[in-house]
Amino acid sequence: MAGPSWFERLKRGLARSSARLADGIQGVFTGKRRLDDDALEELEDVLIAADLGPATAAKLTAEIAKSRFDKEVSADEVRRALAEAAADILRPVAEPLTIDPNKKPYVILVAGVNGTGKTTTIGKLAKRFRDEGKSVTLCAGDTFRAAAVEQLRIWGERTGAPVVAGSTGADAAGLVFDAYSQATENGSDVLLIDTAGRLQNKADLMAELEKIHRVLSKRGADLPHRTLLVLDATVGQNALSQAQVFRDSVNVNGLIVTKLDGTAKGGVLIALAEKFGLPVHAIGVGETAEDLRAFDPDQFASSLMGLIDDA
Ligand SMILES: Nc1nc2c(ncn2[C@@H]2O[C@H](COP(=O)(O)OP(=O)(O)O)[C@@H](O)[C@H]2O)c(=O)[nH]1
Ligand SMILES: [Mg+2]
Repeated sequence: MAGPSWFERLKRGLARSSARLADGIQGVFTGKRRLDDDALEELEDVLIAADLGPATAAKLTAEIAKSRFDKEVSADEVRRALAEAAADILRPVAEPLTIDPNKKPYVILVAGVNGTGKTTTIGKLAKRFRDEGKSVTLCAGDTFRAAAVEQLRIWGERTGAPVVAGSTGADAAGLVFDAYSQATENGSDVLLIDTAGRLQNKADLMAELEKIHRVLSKRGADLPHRTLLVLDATVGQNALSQAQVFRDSVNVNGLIVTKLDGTAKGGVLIALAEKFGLPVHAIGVGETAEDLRAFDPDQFASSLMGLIDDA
């Protein structure tokens, strides 16, 4: 395939995050330095500044200290050790999004606050499933904004996936009901459901999502098969509270983290993994269909720590 490799794109995407970390670590360990309490404290501050959060920063520094306390270390060695410790946290949550062919249509509900990348992610997923030869139906469950429906229609045309949409302001749960019926009738392998995400009115949004859940669960006890929460990495630590709110209201069982290309806050993914342990199915490092990829914990950790050799 032409163009840079995926690992190259990932590294480029994470450049702002890794620059912050690498520069910070370089600043703490210029030349060689003894890994004493002061050095560990400074390292912890660098990790917190890179959005790993206090708990994860403490855990990672403790891990580094285990075998190296009071020893002379270099910035490079610390980065490598951190990448390894971060990958240990990330590995258990890295889980590809697989479609159970015995469940047809396989229903994926996509939730998240406004602007996190839900509609774009649905488009990217539709492309992926279509490339795999699966048939896909899209449901424009964000009935609040006409532009959102139009945006989904464009992805539908691009990927050859029918889009079930209603009029602006239509009842989202009713629309989802219709979409499920249509996807069943047309024999779709996958039904992807977009939803509205209004940060300002959490109670309303959650009530609507819960209603969608209820409507679906009446059609089958295991519906929806997946409830994915889309989180925007550029909000940093705020992603943790979003995950908390959504997990408490609807049964979120997977995460997709977007916009890792436009931020120095990519470290938040490690904090999310550590705090919630929810599967991370994919990450977004750009706006095109190719920019959504399965989450590879080792590549991510190496890229984040600015390690240049291919992992
Ligand atoms: N740079 C970048 N932009 C993204 C990514 N994912 C989505 N976007 C952009 O973020 C904006 C909001 O996305 P949208 O899908 O409309 O968000 P929604 O409100 O959650 O549906 C759009 O301009 C997208 O192109 C990503 O991974 N990287
Ligand atoms: Mg949208």
